[in-house]
This record gives sequence, C-alpha cells and structure tokens, in this order.
Amino acid sequence: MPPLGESGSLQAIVKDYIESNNVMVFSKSTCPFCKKVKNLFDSFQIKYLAVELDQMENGADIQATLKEMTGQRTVPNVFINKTHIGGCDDTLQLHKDGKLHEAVAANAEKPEETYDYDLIVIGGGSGGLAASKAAAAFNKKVAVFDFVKPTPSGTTWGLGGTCVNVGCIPKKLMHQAALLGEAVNDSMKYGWAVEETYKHNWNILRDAVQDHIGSLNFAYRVQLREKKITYVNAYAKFVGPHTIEAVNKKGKVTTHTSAQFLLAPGLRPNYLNCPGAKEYCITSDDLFALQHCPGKTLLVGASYISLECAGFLKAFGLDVTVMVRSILLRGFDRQMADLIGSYMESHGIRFIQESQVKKVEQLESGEPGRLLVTYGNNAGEESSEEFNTVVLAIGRQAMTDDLNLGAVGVKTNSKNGKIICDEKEGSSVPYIHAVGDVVDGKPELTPVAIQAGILLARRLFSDGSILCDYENVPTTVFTPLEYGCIGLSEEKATELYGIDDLEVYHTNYVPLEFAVAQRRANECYVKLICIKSLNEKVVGFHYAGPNAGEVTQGYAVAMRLGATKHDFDNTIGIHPTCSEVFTTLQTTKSSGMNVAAAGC
Ligand code: FAD
Ligand code: NA7
Repeated sequence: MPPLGESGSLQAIVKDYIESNNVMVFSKSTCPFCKKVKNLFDSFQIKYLAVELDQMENGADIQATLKEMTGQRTVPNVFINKTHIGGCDDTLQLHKDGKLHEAVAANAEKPEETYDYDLIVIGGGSGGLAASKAAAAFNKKVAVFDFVKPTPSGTTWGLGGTCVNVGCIPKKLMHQAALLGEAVNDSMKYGWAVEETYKHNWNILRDAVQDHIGSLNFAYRVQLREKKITYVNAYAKFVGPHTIEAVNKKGKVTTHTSAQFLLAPGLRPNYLNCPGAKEYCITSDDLFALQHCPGKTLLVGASYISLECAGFLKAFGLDVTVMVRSILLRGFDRQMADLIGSYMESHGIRFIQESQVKKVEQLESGEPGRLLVTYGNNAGEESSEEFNTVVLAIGRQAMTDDLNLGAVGVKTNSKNGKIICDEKEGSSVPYIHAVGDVVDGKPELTPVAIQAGILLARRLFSDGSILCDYENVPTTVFTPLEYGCIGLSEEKATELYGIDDLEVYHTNYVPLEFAVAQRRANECYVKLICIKSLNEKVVGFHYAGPNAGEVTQGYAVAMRLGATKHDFDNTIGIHPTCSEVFTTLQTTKSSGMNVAAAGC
C-alpha cells in the first residue's frame, strides 16, 4: 500500500477514519460486495465502521482520495488495524487463510488512542447539559460546546438551550401572568374589591422573565464549572471522525478531539418563504425578550407554540389573531384540539382559517411598528390586514446542516435533517450519539431530552442498561384552557386497535373554582380511551381544564404500569378537585348519553 499522504484535508479525514477504527470499511449502500464484507464482519460480531460513500456529500471525493492513497478505486475498501486489506475478495481471502481474527485482534494490545476528551457534547440545552453532568459524575473528561446564532432580528441568549431561554420557561411564566390576570377578575366574585381597572405592563413582565432566565444561565455555568466540565461558547462542526472545529464569537477557531460525541443541537424556528418574512416577522425566539409590547399580533401556524403564545398575549389585553393553514394542533386528539380552539375563540382570539401569508410589508417602523400582511385563503381569495407584530410559529428545523455530518457518516432523515438513531440513541457511527429534539421520530420535549441524555451517559460510562422509554410520554399544552394528555389520540387508537375494540369513557365537568367565578366551562372535559380486548387497558388519557400539567403527571405513572379502567375506578379520588373526575367516569361515548356538566 502506498504511504498515506499527510497533505489535504480529505486525506486527513480518511486517515482519521482509518486510525480511529480498528476495522474500517469504505462502502456504498447499494454495493453487493460491500454487503458481503459487512455480513462477514457481522457474522463474527467484529465491530467495524462502514461509511456509505454514496450517501455522503463528499463521498465521490473520498473515493478519489482513497484511490490516491491505496491505488484502489473500487468499494469496499477495507482497512484492519490501520493496514489496507483491499476489496471484497481480499477480505474473504484473509478469512479463508484463517488470518482475519488475528488481524482484527492485533490491535487489542496496542494502547488506546488518546483524545482531549472522553465525551464532547455539541449543544448545551436540556439534553446536552443533562448528559454532560451525568457523564462527569463518572469522572469522565467532558466538554460542552454551545453557541446561539442570533435570530434575523438579532435576539440571542445564554447557556441552557431552548427550554430555558426561549421555550418552556419563558412560555410558562407568561402563561402564569395570563392566569393571574384571569384570577384578578375572578377574585371580585370571591369578594375582593379590585378598586381600579387593572392592566398589564409588558415591560415589567419581560424584565422579570429575562431576569429569571439570566439567573438560570448563570446557574448552569456554575454547575458545569463545579462538575469540572469544560464549557466552550463556540459553534462546532466535525472536521474528522473524532475531531471537531469550533468558532467562537470573535471568530477564533480551535480544534478538539474526543473518544465519544453527543449531538444535542436542537431545533430553530422556520421562516416563511415569502417577501418580508425574515425582515419583519419574529418567532418565539424573539417574542419573550421583545423590547416593546407586541400590540395587535398575528400568529402564523396552529400548533401548540402558536396557540400558547396567542393565549397569553390575549390575556394581556392585546388584539390577537391566529392564522391556520389546515387544522389546529396536528398530531393531537382532534376532539380535544377543537375544544381548545373553541375555548380560545370564545375568549376573543380570532382565527383566520385555511389561509396562508403571501407577503409582509412594513408600513411604519417603531416599537411596535405597523405591518401590512397580505394573505390568501384556500378559495384563492386575497386579503390584507394591518398588524403591529407577526409571530411565525410554523415548525422548527433541525440544527444539523452546519455540523458537517457527511464527513463522519452520520445519517440524517433527508426530509427534516434529524438524526436517525437506534433505540440506544446511537447514530449510524458507533461513537456518535444524539439526544433531544434533533433525534428523528421522538417527542420534542425537555424531559425526554433530559431522560435520554442521563440514561445514555450511564450506559456509555457506567454499567447502566436502561433505555429511554419514549412510550406514554405525558405532555401539556398551556393554552387558555390547558390540555394534558398521555398515550394515544382517539384517531390513533382507532387506527391501531379498530373502532370496535375501543371503549371511550368521557364527561364534561365544571371546575369548582369556575362555578363561583361564573366562568364558562363548556369545554372542560376528560376522556379515557380503553381497549376492550385488553381488559379495558387505558391507552389514551385526555384532560382539558385547569392545572393540566399537575393533573396529568401523576396519571403518567399509572399508564406506565398498564392501568386499566378498573384501576381508575378502584382509585379513591381527592375531593373537591378536577382530577377526581377520572375516578368516577361512567358514561361511554358509544352509549350516546349526554355528558353535559351538572356541577359539583
Ligand atoms: P436545545 O435545548 O434546543 O439546545 C440545543 C443547543 O445547541 C442550543 O443552545 C443551540 O444554540 C446549540 N447549538 C446548535 N448547534 C450548535 C453547534 N453546531 N455548536 C454549538 N452549539 C450548537 N418542552 C416541554 O417539555 N415543555 C414545554 O412546555 C415546552 N414549551 C416550549 C415552548 C417553546 C416556545 C419552544 C420553542 C419549545 C418548547 N418545548 C417545551 C420544547 C423544548 O424546549 C425542547 O424539547 C428542548 O429544549 C430540547 O432540548 P435539546 O437539548 O434537544 O436542544
Ligand atoms: P409544528 O408543531 O411543527 O407545527 C407547525 C404549525 O405551523 C402547523 O400548524 C402547520 O400547519 C403550520 N405551518 C407549517 N408551515 C406553514 C406555512 N408555510 N404556512 C402556514 N402555516 C404553516 O411547529 P411548532 O412551531 O408549533 O413547534 C415545533 C416543535 O418545537 C414543538 O413540537 C416543540 O417541541 C418545539 P399544518 O398543520 O402543517 O397545516
């Protein structure tokens, strides 16, 4: 074999692959000879890394580099213990000669490759931080790279990722501000004399929320320092199999190596592809730190981020409109989604149905300015309306484009850029793992990212064997009428079990606190979806009402344990609460009986 050249970044990458993997196969996913070689290694449980050149952006260049280095252009191109073996025939011959195992084992006695770190984590959000702290607890040398690229409007934030800075935390605090406003109103019915007309001050709330976030950013930095985790505020990408390059705010570039990698770069909001979207619209990444009260606001998109933001902005006394392309809360139970929408509408939030924004123009800059939004509906009619603020909540994209994953062979879903992982959070490359929102097909929730990160660190660095269980993950939508759910929607349950095998127990109810305050409670409703053939095992839990997160969390334990309707019936309720309604459910949907709320 000709000597491996030292020059050229591709040669360095190829060399890094060969040196970092005892058995290295440069392969193509459709090549039958490559399959033969991989099957051979699989049959002896020999660990190898196969990079599929046909699935990599620079695959053709790597193939040309291999030709330059080894004289062999074809695949598979196999290396064992840093020695070039050749193609399929050469590898099979090695096996026939009885030398395969010897060649693979030869490396066992050699000292392990030394790296700067045991674990490099890319992304200092919920999943990345949880995993890094768990790994450090096993005395591993860990570094976290976290960097926030500013939004088009220039908003940026500190350590902690989406949840802490622009997600769950500011959202829930603003929702709490909304609930308090409603409580002031209710309080008059409870005898409190609220002397003056009260109104909301956006700047006070924003500062309070941002101060709290600042304290969390600081606490995270302290925690990392205390646990001796290196924190690097820089944007990272792969430049070789075990090597990343990181660029900080000042443009300084550093290079770092690690034995293992964890990718937890999360997601960032999408922008509409129409004139004015990036120039004049904001997203949830900007809203919680907005320097002025947003005024009359249009929220584009109908998923939970849009509806939650619409809910608290309306409660602050603003004129709020939601533009819906198709349906509310796609993926959630349809009946529950409609209840949420109907409650919001009855509380003065306007919905523009089946419409999409065509362009956004600035009429006047200012705080807030004036924007003209032109939109069209499904019937082809066009309309225009003026708003002060337009918030886009039309989905979020995986932050994988800049990681140069092609250079290391990490496979992503071409539709959404998310990382394809096995049940152990392992990517297609054995020493590269992923957790959190960036993992394809998993719930995008903070506790999921945290749980997956902690369990992964325990498996990688200790004797942990527990896998993250992505089933029956409870969640809550913090809309004006809160909605908590666990397990299947009625639609999904019907699809999986068939309509005849479902028994749905349901009821409307009036929360006691609503009754005295004379609040509308038409939409307060619960249902349990049960499977007849499984002894009425509960597979779907749905709750619309106050304190949905608190109510739902505990029932998630019951669902994990496989609770049946009988178990719910045999549980004694706590009176007077909303949650107790789950212990007294009697009416089935199939009976057609009226479940309108009768009060306590
Ligand atoms: P993130 O927390 O997004 O962290 C990723 C970090 O990596 C970021 O700081 C990013 O800037 C950084 N990064 C990316 N690329 C690089 C790179 N190349 N180099 C260095 N750093 C990089 N979940 C809930 O459970 N409950 C809720 O109520 C809830 N509400 C939400 C409300 C909103 C408005 C939003 C947007 C999300 C909400 N979520 C909620 C979802 C929750 O925030 C996410 O599931 C969670 O933050 C995902 O964590 P993560 O570790 O995957 O990524
Ligand atoms: P989601 O859950 O992906 O929902 C996106 C919403 O935006 C949904 O209602 C879409 O309507 C709508 N959408 C998507 N593209 C467009 C365009 N081009 N025009 C109008 N409306 C559009 O996104 P979120 O931002 O709410 O939250 C994403 C995740 O981030 C969430 O799971 C959290 O974990 C964090 P559709 O139903 O497709 O017609």
